[in-house]
Amino acid sequence: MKIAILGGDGFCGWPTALHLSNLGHDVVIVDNLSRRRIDEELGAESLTPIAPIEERVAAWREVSGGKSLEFVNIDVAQDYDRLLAFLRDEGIESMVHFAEQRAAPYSMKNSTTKRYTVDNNMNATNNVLTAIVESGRDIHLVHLGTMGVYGYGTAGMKIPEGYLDIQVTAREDEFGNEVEPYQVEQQILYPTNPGSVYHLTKVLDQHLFAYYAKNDRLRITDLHQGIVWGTNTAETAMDERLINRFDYDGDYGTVLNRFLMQAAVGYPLTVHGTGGQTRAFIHIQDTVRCIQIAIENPPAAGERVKIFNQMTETHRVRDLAQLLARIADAKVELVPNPRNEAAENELHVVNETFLDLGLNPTKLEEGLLLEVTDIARKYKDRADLSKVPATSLWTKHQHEGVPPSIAAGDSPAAPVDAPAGAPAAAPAG
Ligand code: NAD
Ligand code: USQ
Repeated sequence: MKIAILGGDGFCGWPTALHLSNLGHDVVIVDNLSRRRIDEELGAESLTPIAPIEERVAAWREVSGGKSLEFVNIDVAQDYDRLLAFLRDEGIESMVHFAEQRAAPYSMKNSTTKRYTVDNNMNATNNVLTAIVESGRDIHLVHLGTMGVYGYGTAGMKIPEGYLDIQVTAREDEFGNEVEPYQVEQQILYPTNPGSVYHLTKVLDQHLFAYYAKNDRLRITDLHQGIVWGTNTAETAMDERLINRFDYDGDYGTVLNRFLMQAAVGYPLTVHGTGGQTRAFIHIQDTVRCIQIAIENPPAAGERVKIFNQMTETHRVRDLAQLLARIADAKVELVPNPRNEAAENELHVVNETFLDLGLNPTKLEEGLLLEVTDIARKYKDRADLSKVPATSLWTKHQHEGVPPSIAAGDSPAAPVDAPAGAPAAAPAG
């Protein structure tokens, strides 16, 4: 199959491109290399030494014995005409869409990064959908969404895969006449509760997908993925020139990979607030396998968007820190939470679709120590410790110096001018 990987130079996209190429597909990476430019802007670098894209692609062809992989530089948010010509000329059959600004802290840094995140992500997704329609090709689109669209409050139930069954008791008919109460049943998109501008763009993506699936009968799968951890997959481990990206800085580093790097260099693990936040996780090897499964199981034209929860386990942040303290002899530090999020939450998630379709998850306890020794310790001399602290603040009040709460169970900071006794600002989750 001919598959385009939009954002194929990134942390999830690169190993996915190699995995699909290794399976015998014709893979084309489409990327504008914006993530490498943001590294320069932030003065941060991947802990692992990632090769330039041309070198990566050439190395894969050499190591794999000539398997099919190409790269084209297109900004999918800006270069609509080139994207459309590419879809038409290349005979693309499936497209995996990773090409978005994906860091919540970066999206909250300042008005420029908020606007960039919304402009880039919304234009990228809408351009992709419009170009599929205009190309006239029956391309299956697989998008990487996030578990964060559901929000991180405590749902009080298992979070379903995208859609919620609801029952409404109606006491009036359509014309407003009072009638005996009756039940109306519907399935709706699960109510959203994004915790950052970045997560908000993924909420908006969902509505674009629903509309184009309904109006243009596009075949779309939206994967609500949890936090990805780990570095290498079977393919990226084949040669050092193929190594995957490992972000550890305060903007792009995600919690578990940050903790792995911090444990390796002896930096106290930076637990935000009480560490009571529960999140969903998945190993990068399982990410690439899930995408393969999603490509092999497309919806039919006219079917609603298929939504799968792409995660394999849930953990509380402080439990992860304690686990690493035990196995890698790390110290743990509670630092003020720079985010506006619930201090504590429960999280239970339905993830049966991928398990039923054959996913065999990599468990955290199996891969964690290996990741510390084989990757984080191996490249620790490349670490710049000044880039570790998370400095992006979520609210104006935090920027004005109102200290964020770190005490157990406290809500985020109350407004500075709030009268004494006024309730604190509502948590995001
Ligand atoms: P990443 O930043 O490493 O990769 C994204 C890639 O997309 C980069 O190579 C970047 O240059 C490219 N890109 C961005 N905008 C583009 C544009 N306009 N045109 C062309 N290319 C563009 O991010 P990642 O961690 O690989 O995440 C990929 C996707 O998966 C994102 O959409 C993210 O929301 C989602 N996701 C990631 C995680 C995670 O933990 N990393 C978890 C859940 C969901
Ligand atoms: N956290 C810490 N210490 C740190 C870093 C983070 O305690 O040093 C906490 C955060 O406050 C938060 C939790 O860990 O409560 C998760 O933070 P994260 O940066 O690992 O994850 P998040 O911001 O949600 O974003 C990441 C990816 C994003 C993806 C999302 C999946 O960057 O692209 O969509 O994970 S999910 O979290 O399921 O929404």
